[in-house]
Amino acid sequence: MALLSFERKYRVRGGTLIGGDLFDFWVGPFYMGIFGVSAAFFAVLGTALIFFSASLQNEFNPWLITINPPPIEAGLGLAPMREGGLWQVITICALGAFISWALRMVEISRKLGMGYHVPVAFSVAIFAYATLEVIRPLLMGSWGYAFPYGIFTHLNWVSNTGYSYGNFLYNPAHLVAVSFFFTTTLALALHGALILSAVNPGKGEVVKTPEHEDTYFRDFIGYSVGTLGIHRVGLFLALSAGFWSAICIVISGTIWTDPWNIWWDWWLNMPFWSGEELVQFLVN
Ligand code: 07D
Ligand code: 07D
Ligand code: U10
Repeated sequence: MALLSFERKYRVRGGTLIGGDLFDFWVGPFYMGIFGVSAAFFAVLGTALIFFSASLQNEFNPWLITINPPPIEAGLGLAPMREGGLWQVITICALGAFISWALRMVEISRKLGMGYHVPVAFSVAIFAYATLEVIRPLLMGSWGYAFPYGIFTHLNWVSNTGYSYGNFLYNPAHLVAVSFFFTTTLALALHGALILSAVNPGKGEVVKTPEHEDTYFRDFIGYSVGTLGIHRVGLFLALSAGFWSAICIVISGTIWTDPWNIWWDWWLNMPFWSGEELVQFLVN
């Protein structure tokens, strides 16, 4: 069925989570829904507040605009607008927009009778964001530990936060997350390349089938995960990358406050070789 006639067929009312028929319609290609309205509301308000905050600071260079959280000394209370209060309202808008966006995905899944894999996937990104901006600051007792809304200043935050734990690359959850990110790109590159090689075999050649795709990897590495399986693998890898990222930052400053390289001392301290002489030998 052509896409345009398919759209006419499935674009019917129903499947909404709340509100019945309210906003149950499309604007051009976009499904609206109650959560489309709330997403637009929070996105427009949050963006306007970013511009308002920029104008208060007289800073209009997009690279340098920054909306900072309250200072660490201010703890977890509500802050005055110019001293982090705007950051607090913008954070509420961001969470409102992201959660609305995920719920709008849920409604679209329901209308189409599909699984909820896409909203579940986006929820992991929201979880990572909420970990940085809400969960970790709450656990550490101050909004001042959250990252600021600025293109360069958020990079400064990553660098400063990283160096406050020595070499952040020694954080065991960070290295798991990084490896998942790398593996995700490897898997997507292999998958994209395999599909294109099957459907673009060269001028005059017949397009190849999924059996060819399976056989390619059986010949190459002795095993094929299958044409559906690779999508499960891809989703698992990508969501694991986001999940372990959230873990790596939430443990920094809460359950672990030393430089991360010290964490690895558990290895040297293991009972069977932690005798003084062997430790001296390993350290020197
Ligand atoms: C390609 C989909 C499109 C999305 C885009 C982003 C805005 C921000 C806001 C001026 C893949 C749109 C950008 C709406 C404008 C203001 C106030 C997604 C695609 C194109 N970062 N980060 C970037 C965000 C964090 C880090 C770029 C957001 C954490 C590093 C862009 C968040 C940490 C580097 C950006 C967020 C961190 C970047 C490109 C939220 C750890 C870079 C992003 C809401 C995760 C890179 C100058 C991209 C860069 C970069 C946006 C959070 C680290 C500005 C919205 C605190 C090390 N980040 N970031 O392509 O060039 O994403 O920075 O959590 O090197 Mg960041
Ligand atoms: C948070 C984004 C959520 C986005 C949402 C959507 C809009 C709409 C609209 C386009 C999580 C936003 C949408 C705004 C836009 C339109 C229309 C994603 C989020 C909800 N690190 N490090 C990570 C590497 C170092 C440090 C994660 C590598 C240094 C700190 C990842 C290296 C030091 C933190 C990662 C490296 C350091 C991290 C980021 C290499 C600094 C974090 C990915 C090769 C000196 C952060 C949860 C992520 C984290 C994080 C990778 C180096 C510090 C695993 C590859 C040594 C402090 N680093 N890092 O989390 O875990 O995405 O955040 O050197 O906080 Mg690191
Ligand atoms: C995949 C796939 C697959 C495919 C695919 C894809 C994964 C099997 C079959 C998809 C992949 C791609 C297309 C590849 C490229 C994608 C990426 C690299 C990912 C990154 C994507 C982007 C950077 C694009 C991001 C663009 C977005 C999010 C669209 C922006 C849209 C808006 C701002 C409108 C949002 C709509 C809303 C909120 C709901 C409806 C609202 C309206 C229509 C607006 C009207 C609103 C009102 C009246 C309310 C009041 C608000 C007002 C007045 C102001 C509105 C302001 C707003 C900010 C909305 O696996 O194969 O192929 O294709």
